Amino acid sequence: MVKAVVVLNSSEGVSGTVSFTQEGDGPTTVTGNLSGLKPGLHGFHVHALGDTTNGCMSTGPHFNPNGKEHGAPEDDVRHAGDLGNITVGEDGTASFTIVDKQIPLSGPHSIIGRAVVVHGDPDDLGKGGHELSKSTGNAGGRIACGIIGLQG
Ligand SMILES: [Cu+2]
Ligand SMILES: [Zn+2]
Repeated sequence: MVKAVVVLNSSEGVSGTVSFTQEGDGPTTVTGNLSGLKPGLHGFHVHALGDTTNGCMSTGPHFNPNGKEHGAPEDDVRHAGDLGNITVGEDGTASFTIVDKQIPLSGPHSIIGRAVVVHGDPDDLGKGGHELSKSTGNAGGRIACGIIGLQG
């Protein structure tokens, strides 16, 4: 079992942690508990770079080792980092579990050392018809992020 964790940082009052576990070559389970968010859907992605020197802006684009277009987690055509949306309740908190096969914790496409980013707006999952739909899902600003590190 490989485990990883991210502590999210935000200049906009969002906080929380996201944990990852993977057994062998199986899917990765992502568990998050966040607070300080506006109610509704928020785009949730793994971005390519573990660089927060310029805040969440320096984490680069969505992690995309296969050179595909942006999509929904269940689509064949998607970035590996496309984890869709998280749902925030009226109290500003979100607790969620995501199981995904494209975000391994080891090997050439490992997400260790990359970034988790939470966006201000919903991810349209590539289907919104906006000029940004096929690259970012038009999910708006990057309101919280952190670097994924191995956990003992
Ligand atoms: Cu993103
Ligand atoms: Zn994407």
